[in-house]
Amino acid sequence: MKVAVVGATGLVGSVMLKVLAERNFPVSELIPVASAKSAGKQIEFKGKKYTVVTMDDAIAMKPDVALFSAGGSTSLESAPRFAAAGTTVIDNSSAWRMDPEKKLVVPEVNANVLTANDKIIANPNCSTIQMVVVLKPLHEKYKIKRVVVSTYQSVTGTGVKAVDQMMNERKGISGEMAYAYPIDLNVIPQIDVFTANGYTKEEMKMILETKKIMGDDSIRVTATTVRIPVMGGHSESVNIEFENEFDLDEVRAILEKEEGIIVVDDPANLKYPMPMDAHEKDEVFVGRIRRDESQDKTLNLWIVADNLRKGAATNAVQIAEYLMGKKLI
Ligand code: 11C
Repeated sequence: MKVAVVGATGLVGSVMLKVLAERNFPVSELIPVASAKSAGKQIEFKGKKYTVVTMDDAIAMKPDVALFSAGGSTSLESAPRFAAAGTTVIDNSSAWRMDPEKKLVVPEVNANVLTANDKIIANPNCSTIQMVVVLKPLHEKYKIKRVVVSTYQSVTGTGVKAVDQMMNERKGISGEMAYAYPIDLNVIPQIDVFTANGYTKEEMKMILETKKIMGDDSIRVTATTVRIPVMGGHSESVNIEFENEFDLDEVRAILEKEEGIIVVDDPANLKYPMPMDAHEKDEVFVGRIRRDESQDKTLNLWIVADNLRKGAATNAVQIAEYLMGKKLI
């Protein structure tokens, strides 16, 4: 496969390169792409150096697949140009996610919706991905009525500038601010901008994307998304109300046999998922599985995943793997 990575010098782009290499994705030719400012730079992939090229050069090279992580406006402008050249684009921005003509895919949940005609495929938001991986098998078994989620999100979700802000604050150095407030020794109950209903865009992404990926508009979702001074992964406290009664041991068994999920749930030995353990892992970790004793047919659990991996790069590469396996590219 001729593979372009658009935004190759960014945080997610560099993880995409790492994941492609680790998973041995069959890359016959790698085309790293970035803005004109970064064109000409060198990046390394599997021990070989590659020169970063511009968007125009990359489109002319007609890659089979382009993994995009270059922001919404770049994607809106350039993804259709790749698609017109015959390239299948897997886009990590929010640009195409809620477009009714575009598929929004988490392979474990809804890869079956993909066809060879899908030339621009949307990769969901990181906090949505890790949640739906867990919701899907439980929805199939018990039918979900309502989800209440609160997130504890890593600064890496914002990008390098936010990581630098946190590290500078930790060292007492004043520098550029990614957030309106200090993040170290603080918690910011705002991710992305506010929308007219008082929710943030991140919260609305979790609500709307979940329904689309799960293919079920009847699932009610409410979210509060929060930035915390952590790297390594996003954590989520999730309360799920089902239509049907469940058995806790059966819930654990269902999650344990799911590919891509690791259950870490042993309170007696203080075992539960944490971002420091999920860091650089491709799986979604679940623990603190227990009944909500305040309400019937309701479950509490705790979900953690590396937001740059399963929440972004790994999910995109898995979509490409699925397309390749089904000969859709
Ligand atoms: C964050 N979830 O943690 C965001 C980053 O729509 O892909 C990813 C934004 C997106 O800040």
